[in-house]
Amino acid sequence: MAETPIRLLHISDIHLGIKPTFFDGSFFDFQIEILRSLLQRASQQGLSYVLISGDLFDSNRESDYIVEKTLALFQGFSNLHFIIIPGGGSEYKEEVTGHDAYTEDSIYKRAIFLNAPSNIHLLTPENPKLTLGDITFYGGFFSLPKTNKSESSYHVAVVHGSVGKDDGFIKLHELDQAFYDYIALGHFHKCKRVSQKSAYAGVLIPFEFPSYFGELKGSYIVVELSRGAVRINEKHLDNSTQFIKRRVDALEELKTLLESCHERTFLHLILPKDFKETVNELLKAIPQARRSLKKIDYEDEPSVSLDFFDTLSVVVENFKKERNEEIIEKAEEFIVDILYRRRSLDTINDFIERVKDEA
Ligand SMILES: [Mn+2]
Repeated sequence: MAETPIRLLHISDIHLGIKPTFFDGSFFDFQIEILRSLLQRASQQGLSYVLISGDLFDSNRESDYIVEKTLALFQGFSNLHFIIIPGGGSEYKEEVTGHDAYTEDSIYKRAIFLNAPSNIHLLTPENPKLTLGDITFYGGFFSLPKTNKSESSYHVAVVHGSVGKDDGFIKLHELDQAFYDYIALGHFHKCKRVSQKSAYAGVLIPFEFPSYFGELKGSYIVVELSRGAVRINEKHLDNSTQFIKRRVDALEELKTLLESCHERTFLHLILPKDFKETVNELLKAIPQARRSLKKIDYEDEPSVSLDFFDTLSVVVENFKKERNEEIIEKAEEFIVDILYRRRSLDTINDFIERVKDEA
């Protein structure tokens, strides 16, 4: 008989307590509602574990009210175990001061956390390991966990930090070689599978525009563990915030985009200068888009004066050497943006063929 896989919910970088200036009303109340609806679904679907890989709170200065409401929410889901790590630790000194790091004045050292409900489990540099049923959980703080392997059936690491080639970064080969069945990563604000058995959950409730051109949607991961196999299912939330940063130079496209906005959509647009008048007209016709449109940059006609392929080759060469996931991601977005400016499908196809040949 086939065994039923163990399913875990992996969420990260929720930044409870952050106050984005553009949001009308309490962003914290909104965060709690999004969390509640996701946990309700997880609970109904029979999941038992929720992994939170750092930056649960935006800072160590969040009020007791915020901590109490969060813990009460978690406590209400008594059939779920919450495995939480701070967004930092004692391994990588330069980064331990960020957000809800495990510092002297850490939010996780408050009395309320020391007496937390029994379904809430905190992994810290002092207590980095915990076994629940068949699974041992290991906390990693800007590095892979340092503890020994336990005698469990399953091993799950929960880690906050960047994957890259430089000192202080988690190396890709370390992820591949580690004994864990799954490595739940946090810190990078985009849902991304890093290896066969490790992934960033991204940000559950986006609160800022991405640095690249594209769309940032709320994301999470459902992990399925069975003997000798792990399945990573990347998911997006429909009721969460959505941040879109896009260059638009066709009016029809702009109209469609504005019409598709809902109250949780936020737009940063880069438009041709001569769109100014039209944008005002469009906003009169589509008033609901007014709330979404947070920023417009007007620019002159894009020009590509350097030899296109020479420029692109340099970018590709540099980015092939790069092993920092975050930089690779940005380089990819950059290349897509250049290609988009050229707007020729043949150019894009030629480029893809060239990269394939060289790989
Ligand atoms: Mn974060």
